Amino acid sequence: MKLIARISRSLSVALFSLVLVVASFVAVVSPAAAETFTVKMGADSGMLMFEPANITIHSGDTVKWVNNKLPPHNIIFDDKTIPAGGKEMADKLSHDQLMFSPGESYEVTFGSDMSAGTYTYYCAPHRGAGMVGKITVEG
Ligand SMILES: [Cu+2]
Repeated sequence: MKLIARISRSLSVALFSLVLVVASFVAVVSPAAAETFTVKMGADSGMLMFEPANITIHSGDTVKWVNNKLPPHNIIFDDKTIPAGGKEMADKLSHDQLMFSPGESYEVTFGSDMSAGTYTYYCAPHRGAGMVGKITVEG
């Protein structure tokens, strides 16, 4: 009986340890829920800017640009201001067609195929006025 008790105790300790190991693994591996970040094109105040101009997101999150004030606007990434992928990736991220209608939107998901780092973009008609934005993607 003693032997059985000892075996069952060590078995339950082993089982408990296993559960702990598996649980911590799941906690580390499972990614946080993906989020969508909205960036207004043209601030509520009427300034020619992206609002917010700087955001920090995680891999898997989506950025949604919404036409707000003083259109037309567009979204241009260029190969020198993204961490990787060159012109092909810059073109994939950009929305070079001008958006005229209020509420018109465009979204991009920064998937696992895209490098962490800083992505800078601008609105072509209003770049000179300072309509530039920055997305920092954390891995
Ligand atoms: Cu603009």
